[in-house]
Amino acid sequence: MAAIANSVEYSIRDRVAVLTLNAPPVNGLSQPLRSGLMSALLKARTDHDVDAVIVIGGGKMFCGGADIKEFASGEVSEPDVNAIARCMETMNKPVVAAIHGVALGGGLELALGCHMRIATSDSRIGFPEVTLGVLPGAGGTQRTPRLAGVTLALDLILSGRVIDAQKAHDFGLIDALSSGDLLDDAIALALDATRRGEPLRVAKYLPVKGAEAVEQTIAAALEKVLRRTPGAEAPRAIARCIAFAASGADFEDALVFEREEFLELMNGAQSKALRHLFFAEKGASKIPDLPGDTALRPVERVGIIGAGTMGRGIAMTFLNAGMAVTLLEIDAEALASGLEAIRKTYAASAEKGSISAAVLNQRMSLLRGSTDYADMADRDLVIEAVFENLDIKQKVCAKLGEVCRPDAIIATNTSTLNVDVIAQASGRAPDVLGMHFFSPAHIMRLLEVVRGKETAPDVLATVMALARRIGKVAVVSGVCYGFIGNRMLESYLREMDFLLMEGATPAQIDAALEGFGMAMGPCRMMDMAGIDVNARVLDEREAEGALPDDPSYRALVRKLGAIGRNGQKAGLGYYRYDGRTPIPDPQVNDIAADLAAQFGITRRNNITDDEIRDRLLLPLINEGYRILDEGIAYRDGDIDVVWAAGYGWPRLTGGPMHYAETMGLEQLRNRLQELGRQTGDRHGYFAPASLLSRRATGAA
Ligand code: 3H9
Repeated sequence: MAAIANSVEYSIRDRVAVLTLNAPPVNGLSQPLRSGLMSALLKARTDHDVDAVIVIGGGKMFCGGADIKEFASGEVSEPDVNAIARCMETMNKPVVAAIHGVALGGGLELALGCHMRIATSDSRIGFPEVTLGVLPGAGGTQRTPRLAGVTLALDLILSGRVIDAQKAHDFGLIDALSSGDLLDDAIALALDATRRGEPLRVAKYLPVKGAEAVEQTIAAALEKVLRRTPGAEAPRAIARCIAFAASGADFEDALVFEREEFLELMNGAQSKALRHLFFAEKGASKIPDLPGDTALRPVERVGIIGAGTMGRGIAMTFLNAGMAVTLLEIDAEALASGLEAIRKTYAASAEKGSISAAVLNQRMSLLRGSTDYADMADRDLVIEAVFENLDIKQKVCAKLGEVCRPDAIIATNTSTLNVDVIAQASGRAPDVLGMHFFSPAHIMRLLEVVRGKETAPDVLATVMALARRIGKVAVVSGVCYGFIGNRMLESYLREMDFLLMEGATPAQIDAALEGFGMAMGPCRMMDMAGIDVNARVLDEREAEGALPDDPSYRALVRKLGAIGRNGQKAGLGYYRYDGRTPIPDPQVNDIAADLAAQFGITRRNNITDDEIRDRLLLPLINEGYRILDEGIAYRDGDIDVVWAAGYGWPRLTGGPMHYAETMGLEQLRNRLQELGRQTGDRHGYFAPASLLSRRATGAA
C-alpha cells in the first residue's frame, strides 16, 4: 500500500484503486488531505492496472466535512473539493464513494462528485453547514437538487439534519446499500459498472428535479426556518443558491455563485460565532487538571430520587440512552403518578410517530419504581431530584451515603444550593458532585456538572463521559450560588424587575430581548418557571444574608409571589394567561408603580429597547468575568455553551462572552460605567468586574 501525502493511502484490489482517507479523527478535508486525494486520483486516472476507483474513509467514518479550523484563514486553498469533483467526474473509469459512519458537509459533497455511492445501512449523511453559519460550498446546493430534487435539497440543507442511509437511498442520494463488507461490495459495484460499459452518471449533467413552481417552494421553506432564527444569513444564501440551480444556469457558473456566497458567510460574524460555539462545545469536555486517561467508574444502573418534573425528565434521559432506571418516591401514590407521567409522555411520542411502539415498550421495561431506599444499593449512580431545600437534600444524601455501594456516584440536581455542604452530609464527599439538569431534562441539552471541592477525579471524569452518552453537552462549574448559569441569570432578572418598577412593561422587555434573539423574554420565562420558585429562593437567600442591602432588590417578583401570581400555572404572573397565551395585565404595572413609590424609584416613559438590552445583558456578561476570575468556569467558551445550550441565548452571537469580545471590552466596560452613572448605582450593580477591566486595558 502506497501513501500519498500521508493522508490518503493508495492500494489496488481486483484492478480497482482503493483510495483510503486517513486523517483521524474525522477525515476532515484539510488542504493536505485534499492535496493527497487529488494526487491519488490523478495517479488512478493514468494507472493502466486500474479499471475503477473507490474512495473510502479509514477509521470511524467516511468524512466529517471540511476542516473547520481552516475557515479562519478566510479563503479556500487549492485544490478545493470542486477541483477534486471535476477530476472524478471527468474520469472514464467509474469512481465510487464507499460510505460508513458519516458523510457530512464537504464529505457528502465529495461523495456526490463521484459517479456512484454505496453506504453501509447504519451510516448517516447530511449537510450540517447551516449550523456553522455557512452553506455547502463545494457543489452541495447544486448536485443535491439534481439527484434528489429541490424539496429534499431545501429540507436537508436548510435544516442541517442528518438522515440515515436507507432514507438517503430512497431519496436517490445513495445508489446502493451494503449489508456485508463495504469495500467488497463497493468493488463489486465498480467492476459491474466497468463490465456494463454504460456511460457513467454524472450528477452535474442531470436536470434539477422539481424546478417548476420553485419560487413558492423556496419561499415557504425559507420562511419556516427564519421564523425560528429571524436574523440568520445562511438560510437566505442557501435559498439563493438553490434558486440559482433551479433557474437552469450553467453548472460551472452556479459553482462560482455558490462559492461566493460561501466565502461571504464564512467570513461573516455569524459563522465566526457559530464556529466558536462548535469548538467551545467540544472543548468543554476537557478538564485542565484531569488526565485524559483517568479510569472511569462503570455506570449502567441509575437511581433517581424524586418523581417530580425534574426527576421524571432525568429518568427519561437515561431510559432514552438505554440505561436501567429505578425511580424512588416517598409513597406509592406519588410514585404511581410519576411512573404514569413518564408512560404518558412516551405514549404521546409514539402517537406522534416520533418513537415506535417497540421503543416505547423497551424504554418502559428499563424503568422500575420503588419507595424503599434499599433499592438504591445496587445502583452505579444515584441522582437526587427532590425539593430545592438544603435541609431536605442533606437528609436524602445522608441516606444515600449509607445505602449506596462504596463505588457508587451520588449526584445532586440542585440548581442553586451549596454542593459542598450537600456532599458533606453524605459522609463520602469524594463520591458526590452536582448534575444540574435543565427542565425539561429529557429535552434540554445542557448539563452543568458541579465539581465540589472534594469530588474525586474519577467521579468527575465518569460523569463527563456519561453526559456524552446521554446526549448532553456538559460544562463543569465550581461551587457558588447558582453555578454558572443561574448566577449570571440573577443580574439579568434584577434589572428586569428594576426596569419594570421604572416604567417598562413586561411585553416591552420581552420584545426587546426576543428582538436580540433570546428564545424567550425574561418575563415569560419567569412565568413558565414559576414565580413562587424564584421568590422562595430569594427569601432563603435573604435569611442567609446573601442579598444586597437593598430593600428594592427583586421587590417585584417577591411581591408577585406573595400575592399568589405564581406564573403560567396560576394563570397570573408578569402577564395574565388565556391558556398558555400571555396577555399584558395593567395590574402588574400598578403593582410595579406602587413599589416604585415605596422605594423612591423614579418612573419614566422614555425607556428604549436599547436601554433594556444593555441593562439586562451587560451586567449578566460582567458577572461572567467574575465567574472566570474566581475559577468557577474554566474558559470563556464554557460560559457561552451554558447560555446557548441552556438559556436560549442566540447562537448567532456566539454566547455572552463571545458577544462581549465582538462588542469590544473597552466599550463594554465604559457602557457599564455609564449605566452605573445613569442609574445612580448605589449598590455597585454596574461596577465593571476586575477581569473585564484588566482585559479591556490589555492587562490580562
Ligand atoms: C463544510 O463541510 C463546508 C463545505 O461544504 C464547503 C467547503 C468549501 N473540522 O465530535 P467529535 C474535531 S463545513 C475540524 O468528538 P465524533 C472535533 O473538534 C463542515 N475539526 O467526534 C474534535 O476535536 P478535539 C461540515 C473537526 O466521532 C474531534 O474532531 N461538517 C471537525 O463524536 C472529534 O470530534 C460538520 O459540521 C471538522 N469538520 O463525531 C461536522 N469535525 O478532539 C462536524 C470534528 O480536539 N463534526 N472535528 O476536541 C461532527 O458533527 C462530529 O465531529 C462527527 C464526529 C459526527 C464528524
